Amino acid sequence: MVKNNKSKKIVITFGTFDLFHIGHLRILERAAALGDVLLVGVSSDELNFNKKKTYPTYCQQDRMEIVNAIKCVGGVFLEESLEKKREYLLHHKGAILVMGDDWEGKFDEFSDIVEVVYLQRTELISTTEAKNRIIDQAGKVYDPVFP
Ligand code: C2G
Repeated sequence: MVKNNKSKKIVITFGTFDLFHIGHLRILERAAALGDVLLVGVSSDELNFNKKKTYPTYCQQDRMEIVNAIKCVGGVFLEESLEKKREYLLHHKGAILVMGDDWEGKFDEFSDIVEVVYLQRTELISTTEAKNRIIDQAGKVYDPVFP
């Protein structure tokens, strides 16, 4: 799914991107603006299960398809292990690694091969928050005037 990127400045970022929301869109757009092509490593279902003991709501194929359809995204690949970041960065010839600032400092070890940039997260939104809101709203009649 990764397109031809010869002699382009490649930006790489990683994430689960489950229940795709505005925070995801904003970080992808800001990451893309740092280079010519943005490649996204979408974390696998198994990686998520090993980390959180639960699977994402949407499966990896669907999450990859959604992220790949975003206008600023040049291509996606599957992130199968958190330990393989160096391998992915080298394989895809990344020049910049972008992560949200919830990962601040965690990927500085790769600054020998890429520029490491942490971007501020969008406040007040997360997949967990969205899930909780859905649970909270379940069964309630939506009234836009008196929410
Ligand atoms: N993000 C953001 N603002 C939010 C929520 C998320 O900027 N309100 C960013 C995160 O900082 C991350 C990206 O969106 O850079 C994807 O977020 P998640 O899907 O939560 O990804 P995560 O599970 O943190 O990634 O190697 C990392 C792994 O793939 C896990």
